[in-house]
Amino acid sequence: MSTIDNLKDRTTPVFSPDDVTVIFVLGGPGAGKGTQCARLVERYGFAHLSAGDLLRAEQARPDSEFGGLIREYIRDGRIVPMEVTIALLEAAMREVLEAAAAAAPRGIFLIDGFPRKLDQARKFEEAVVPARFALFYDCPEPELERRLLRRGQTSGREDDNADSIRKRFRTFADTSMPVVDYYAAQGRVLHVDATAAPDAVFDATRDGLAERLGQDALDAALAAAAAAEGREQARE
Ligand code: UP5
Ligand code: MG
Repeated sequence: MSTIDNLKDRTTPVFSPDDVTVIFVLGGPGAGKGTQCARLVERYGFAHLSAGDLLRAEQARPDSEFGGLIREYIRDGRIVPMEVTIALLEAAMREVLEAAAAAAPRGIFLIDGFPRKLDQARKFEEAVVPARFALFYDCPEPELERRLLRRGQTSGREDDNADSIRKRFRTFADTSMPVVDYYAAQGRVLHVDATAAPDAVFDATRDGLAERLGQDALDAALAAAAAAEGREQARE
């Protein structure tokens, strides 16, 4: 993988919002971004790209030139330079769009855990594609900490330990929350209380998406996902 060399100079988006709908999925560490995205993928067939997962996969790739750098940043709860993350996201979007070109030319993408910093938000929208809105999972720190420490018993994630968690919280409050505020000031945030159980959070997400995307669009995604599932089963 290489970074996008011309990212700084690129001022035109590579994708059109007519072809792709991007929803940024934001929230503190452990807010349930991954959990809810998995459910949305299952129900509506959206494409889910977790920036953290893409970075961890790149870190694990044996000949990656960024492996060491990514490990260090993630362990310290710091934000990896955006050239790396945006290149990974753009490549993953391309892959999804090429694979789905025949079946579903208009993709809905959940971009999970990105942007975490204002300059990333601006750059992604300028150089990749403007997002429709940000879905923000709101949850207080003590609950986030409980979830992450519990998950840390089995996750194997190098940042699920008390020290890294504290650093991740600080980065979120200082650097990532301003991104949520930036979108909120533009009326582009779907705010969801993420303290309840996953089922209740999912219901609130579904209702909010119906409002933002339109019930018809959501119904169409549901029908398309059910049809794809049917085709899949017929093949088995
Ligand atoms: N859980 C989930 N929902 C629950 C609920 N409603 N009630 C009770 N429990 C619930 O959930 C976390 C845990 O909580 C799980 O055990 C789950 O079962 C339970 P999860 O869905 O995984 O939450 P999520 O918000 O996805 O938490 P995650 O830890 O993935 O969030 P982070 O934002 O910290 O992690 P991410 O992978 O996005 O980023 C990691 C690091 O990568 C960052 O710190 C940063 O260093 C780096 N990074 C960048 O540099 N740039 C980027 O753009 C992205 C990441
Ligand atoms: Mg996650």
